[in-house]
Amino acid sequence: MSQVEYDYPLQDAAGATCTAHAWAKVPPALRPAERAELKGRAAELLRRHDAVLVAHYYVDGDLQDLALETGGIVADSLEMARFGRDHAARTLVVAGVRFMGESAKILSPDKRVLMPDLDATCSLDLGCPPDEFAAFCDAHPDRQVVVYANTSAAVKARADWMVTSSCALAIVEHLKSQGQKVLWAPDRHLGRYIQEQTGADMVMWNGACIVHDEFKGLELELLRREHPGAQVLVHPDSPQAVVLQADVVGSTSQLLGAVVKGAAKEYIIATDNGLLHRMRQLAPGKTLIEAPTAGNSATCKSCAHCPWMAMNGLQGVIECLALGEGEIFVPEPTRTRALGCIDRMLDFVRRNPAAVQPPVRGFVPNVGAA
Ligand code: CIZ
Repeated sequence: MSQVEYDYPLQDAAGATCTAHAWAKVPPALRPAERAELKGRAAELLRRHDAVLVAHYYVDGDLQDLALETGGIVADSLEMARFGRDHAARTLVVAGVRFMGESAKILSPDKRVLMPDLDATCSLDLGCPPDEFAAFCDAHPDRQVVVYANTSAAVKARADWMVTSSCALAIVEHLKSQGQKVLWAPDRHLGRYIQEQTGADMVMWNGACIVHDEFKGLELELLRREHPGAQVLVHPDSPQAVVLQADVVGSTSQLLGAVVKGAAKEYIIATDNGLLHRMRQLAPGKTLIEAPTAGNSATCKSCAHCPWMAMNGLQGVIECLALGEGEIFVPEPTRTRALGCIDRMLDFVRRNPAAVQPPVRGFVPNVGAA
């Protein structure tokens, strides 16, 4: 049975999903000479502070390149967490959004975890307040609580399992095979997709990612007619009308793999357009087309790019290292409680490697432009 049981009233303007503040903080575009100078300074500070840069696919291309050129990583949240935990550096600089910094700190409490801008958050995290989530869980004591990585440490502390989009399907499938019922939070689109694929008994929180929620089914249909040979790649945080048109539905790593390995020349991509930087580097010569986020004359809040991810810039990396600003702390006992659900996922993935497609590797710096 699929049902949405909790309807969180998403606010606008000055409310929970307001993006105006985030867009206002996005660093200005840099001229080539400034970029080179800032990259050099950031690389030197990383070396001097025994730090490694752990960047998400959705952040600015300069940060992605800097991470790879200095021995860090560009990855999804699952791989970022594993990489940060296993790396020898004493300081992790996490370029992404707040829940990614928190996951790094939860897994590596003895390391210093810095972020270029602590205001970089996520609409899914904002739309799932810990107290209301705890009340939702209390109302369903018979269910395994499965939360998406895109949640606060306090929400994870209340969960049995954390999942990312690259392993969510396999973990819910596993729970179903054990006869378990699931309480899912917070992304309603990903929850619906998993429920459809697995047939699991799920009650759901009603959250959404502002980037993926804006992709439009009708406009995608029209775009596909203009590009009949194009493969359509869709992230499962997108609405059903978009997912139904996909040739491939997958996490960031899985969509990247689909472009790199795919035989088609053209790809229509429904996810944050930050991922296109890495796709261009690893699949040069292929044509990448952004899926439409809104109809004619309409406006979009995100325009296929997360404003909180966009707050990460080279200057922020320099400032957090030079000034020791932007440090992430996760208090006890929240950290230990949240660790339980993250460790359970990591252990599942270690025992079931086939459940997760590994990220594509083999970066050649400065191939292709963002
Ligand atoms: O888990 C992640 O990194 C996110 C936010 C998306 C994805 O599909 O990988």
